[in-house]
Amino acid sequence: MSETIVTLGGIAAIAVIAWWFWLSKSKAEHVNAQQSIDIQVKDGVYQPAALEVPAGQALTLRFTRHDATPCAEKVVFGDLGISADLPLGKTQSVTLPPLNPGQYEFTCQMGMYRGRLVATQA
Ligand SMILES: [Cu+2]
Repeated sequence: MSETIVTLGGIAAIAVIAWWFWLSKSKAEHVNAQQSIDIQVKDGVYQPAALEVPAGQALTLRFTRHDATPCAEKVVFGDLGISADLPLGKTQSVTLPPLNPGQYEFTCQMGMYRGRLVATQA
């Protein structure tokens, strides 16, 4: 009995991971940033998940969390040492300092939600 549960759990985990990779690729969009960008936190992905932003300019990201799972409750910019709590159903602004050109990942604390900022010199 317990073996069955473990096996089913394993299959479920694989299904979730496969689904997440598929979904995160299909929904990735490049957005040319203004000063403030809205990001939806929903169904295991940030939307949009790939942002092109100008380097050297402070930037505000406005996260709106629709996902009630604890997985989504924090957003972490590991490269920048910035994190923020995302209250459910509310919009939380995260202000980033001017960035050097390069790539910056942002994730939930478990790395399931994944997004990427690409800062380019204007
Ligand atoms: Cu997570």
